[in-house]
Amino acid sequence: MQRKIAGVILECVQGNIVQQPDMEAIVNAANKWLRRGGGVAGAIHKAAGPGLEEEAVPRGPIKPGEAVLTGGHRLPNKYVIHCLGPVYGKDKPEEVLLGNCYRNALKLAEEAGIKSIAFPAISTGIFAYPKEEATRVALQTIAKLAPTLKVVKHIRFVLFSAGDLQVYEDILGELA
Ligand code: AR6
Repeated sequence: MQRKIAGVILECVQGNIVQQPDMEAIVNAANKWLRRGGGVAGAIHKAAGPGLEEEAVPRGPIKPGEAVLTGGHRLPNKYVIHCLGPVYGKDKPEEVLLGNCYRNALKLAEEAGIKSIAFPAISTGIFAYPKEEATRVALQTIAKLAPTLKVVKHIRFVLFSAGDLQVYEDILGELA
């Protein structure tokens, strides 16, 4: 499913974040040390090779809501933007910190001249953010920013399961 908001394509697909070769940047749901980890981070570091950790770790630790840009190493993408999402129930206020991940990732993308970027559902795995709430924060934050974007023209949300894709499609359809 796709929607265009203020000239920016917002797209939701089911898939794997490391298999988005047409995107200039992919976003990592990172840990604060920017180390390999599990989930999205494990998949990205595995596909990118050890050079990603070598580049990223000296840039950490980062705080919830912050983002760091590195190269893509062996990934088909030129860049990886590492975001630390909030741990639900611990890092508060969760919706502000999660919104900051999307805001800061897009800020870095704009500064680096990145036209296309793929996001996973940050914080909704190991960090236990309820899926529907996290989806509203992600989509509302991005829809609000869309009119301000000068470089980024294609934003893709890559959801691991059919159920997660359905949540994104429902909420994307509701956006004013
Ligand atoms: N592609 C797309 N989505 C995925 C993939 C994938 N390859 N793998 C998992 N997901 P998580 P978090 C979904 O746990 O909650 C790591 O260990 C998954 O189903 O990766 O921000 C880090 O090192 C879920 O919906 O990220 C941190 O310590 C979503 O992506 C911690 O986990 C995010 O799941 C970060 O936790």
